[in-house]
Parts: sequence; C-alpha cells; structure tokens
Amino acid sequence: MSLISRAMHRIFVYGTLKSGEPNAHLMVDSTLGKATFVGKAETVRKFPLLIASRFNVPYLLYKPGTGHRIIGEVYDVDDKLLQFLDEFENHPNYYLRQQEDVEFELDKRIEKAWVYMMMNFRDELLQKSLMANYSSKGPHGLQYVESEDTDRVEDLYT
Ligand code: PCA
Repeated sequence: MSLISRAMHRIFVYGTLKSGEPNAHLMVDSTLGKATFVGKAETVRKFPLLIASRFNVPYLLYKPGTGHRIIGEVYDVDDKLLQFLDEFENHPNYYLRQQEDVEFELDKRIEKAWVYMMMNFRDELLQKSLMANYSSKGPHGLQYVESEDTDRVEDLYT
C-alpha cells in the first residue's frame, strides 16, 4: 500500500497562479503534481488585494471586510502540488495558507477553499489601490517581476 495520500485539496488562486498570469504554468506542469480546474469563484468576504514590493507581487492582506470580494479560480490539487505551492509561496512564513469561503460564479454555491494570505503587513500597504481582480498586465503598469522567495521576504520586512 502506498504511504502517499491521494487526497485532493481545494485551493483558490487570485494572483500570479491564475490562468493567463505569470505563474499559471505551475498549475499545469504535471511533473509538479496534479491540478484540476473546478471553476471561477469570488471570496465571500472582502479583502484588500494590492500590488506591492519592488517585485510587484499581488498581496491579499488578512483584513476581512476591507477592500473587495476577490475574484479568482478554484482548483483541486494533489498532495504533491500543494506541497510545491506551499514552498513556492513560502507558506507559512510569507503567505499563510488559510481556509476561506468562496462562491462559485456558475451556480453560486459556497465552499471552503485554501487561500494564500498575508497575515503580517505594514498598515501603509492599505493606502495602495485595492483591486477585485488581479492582472499582472493591468492599467496599473506594475508588471510582476520574477524573484527568489528570499528576496521577497527581505523586501517585505525591511
Ligand atoms: N500567487 C498566489 C498567491 C499570490 C500569488 O501571486 C495566487 O495566485 O493565489
């Protein structure tokens, strides 16, 4: 019997992992694990979503009730891909993966999904323009810059 769990995990992506965004390829790379697209959805609660740091990274700040309901995509991912994404997003040091209610666009059903959120942040970040639907190539002109996790962490706390 295999010791590896076959469980799938429901995850809501709102940033660079969305289709068409700079890290979307990670969700369809079968060497990293398996992801199945479930549907488009929106967080039930509002959160501040903004672009910050010198790498123009999208941050969803854990301040429920501020900002907008966030639009994203729900995937079921296997253990292997979830572990990869946790490392990629530097969970739990940079983003913390938390469960949140999301509402599917198609049938309005509400389910829990994992979301990478920023728990510790400087309040000045809330001065930035808050968006509902992230796009790296939006009119903001703040195109995502590829970087190492370590650089991003330093950038956030210094
Ligand atoms: N990637 C994750 C969290 C922020 C990011 O850029 C996502 O798309 O949900």
